[in-house]
Amino acid sequence: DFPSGYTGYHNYAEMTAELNQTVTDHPNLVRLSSLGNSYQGRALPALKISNNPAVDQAKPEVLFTCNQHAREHLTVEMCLHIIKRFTDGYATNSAIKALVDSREIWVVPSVNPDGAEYDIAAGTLRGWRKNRQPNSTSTGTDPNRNWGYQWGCCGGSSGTGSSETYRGPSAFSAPETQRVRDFVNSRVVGGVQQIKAHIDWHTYSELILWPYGYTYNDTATGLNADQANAFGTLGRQMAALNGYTPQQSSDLYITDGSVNDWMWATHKIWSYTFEMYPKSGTGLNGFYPRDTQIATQVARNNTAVDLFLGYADCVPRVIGQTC
Ligand code: 0X9
Ligand code: ZN
Repeated sequence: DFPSGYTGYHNYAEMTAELNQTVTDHPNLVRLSSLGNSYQGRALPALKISNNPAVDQAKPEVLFTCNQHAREHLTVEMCLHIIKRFTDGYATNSAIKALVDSREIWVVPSVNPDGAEYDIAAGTLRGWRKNRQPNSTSTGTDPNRNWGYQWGCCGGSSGTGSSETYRGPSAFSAPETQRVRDFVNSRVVGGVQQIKAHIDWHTYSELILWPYGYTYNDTATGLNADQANAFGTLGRQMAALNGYTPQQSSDLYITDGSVNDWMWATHKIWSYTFEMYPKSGTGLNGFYPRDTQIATQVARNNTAVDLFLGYADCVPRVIGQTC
C-alpha cells in the first residue's frame, strides 16, 4: 500500500469505495459503470455526472481520464476531486449547478489500475509507469503510446519491450486503451460523437498540452489553422488560471500513439493533456509529492476546469467562431 506520507492518496480499493459512496450520497446526480477490465481483471470504473444521469440527454458530453501512467497517483486525486466538486457542490453552488445541468460529465479516475497497484504493492514507491501486460521481453506497455492514430509513426515511442515508452506490438494491444477506445466509440450516437472535449491528466511539469504530438508542425492532416488557434487559445486561457505553461504537445517532445492525437484525429474531440504539480523534480521524486500537497494542487485547477466545461459545447467559440 502507500507508505507513510502518502496514505492520503487513494489506492484502487479506496478509489472504488469513494465512487460507491458518491453513488450513495448523490443517486440522482451520478451513474457508475465499468468500461470493462484491465489486463489483470480490474474493473475500469466510469462515473457519469448529470442532472438526469440515467437518461442519455442531448447535451454536450465531456470526458476526464486519469492515471494512464501508474505512478502519477496525483491524477487519481484530480479525477476524484472533480467528482466531489460537481456532486457535493451541486446543491449550493449555482455555477456548478449550471455546468452540471448543461453537460454530461464522464470521469474515469484510473485508466491503469494494474500499474498503479503494482507501484505501491511492496509498500514502497516503485516508479512504475506502464501497464502490467507481459510483452515478448519484459513487462508493460505505455498506454499513452498505444493509441491508434499514427501509432509508432515518428520516433515518439519505442519498439523495445523494456522501454518506458514501449508502444506495444500493435495499436490498442493494451486492454486498457481498448476499453477507453470502445467507450468513446460508443458515444457516437446517430452518427454524431457526443463527447466534445477531453482532458487526460498526468504529472508532472505544470503544462497544458494539445495536439498534435506526433509532428512539430502546427497544422497537419485533420488539424487546420483555425482549429490549432482554438486549441491554443483555450489552452492559454486555462493556463492563465492555473499557472501552468501552455504549448503544443510536440513542443515538449514528439509522442506517437498518444491519446490526444487519437481523440482529435478520430473523433474531433478537443483533447488536452494537463501535466500537474510539481513544475520540476529530480529523478522520480516529481511523481511523488507528499499527500499534504493533494488538496492545494487539485483545487488549483478548479477555475481552469470550469472554463473548459464552459467552452466544451463549442471550443471554436473561444476564437469567435460558431459550431
Ligand atoms: O509522455 C507522456 O505520455 C506525457 N508526459 S508524462 O511525463 N506524464 O509521461 C506527455 C504526453 C503529451 N501528449 C503528447 N505529446 N501528445
Ligand atoms: Zn503521464
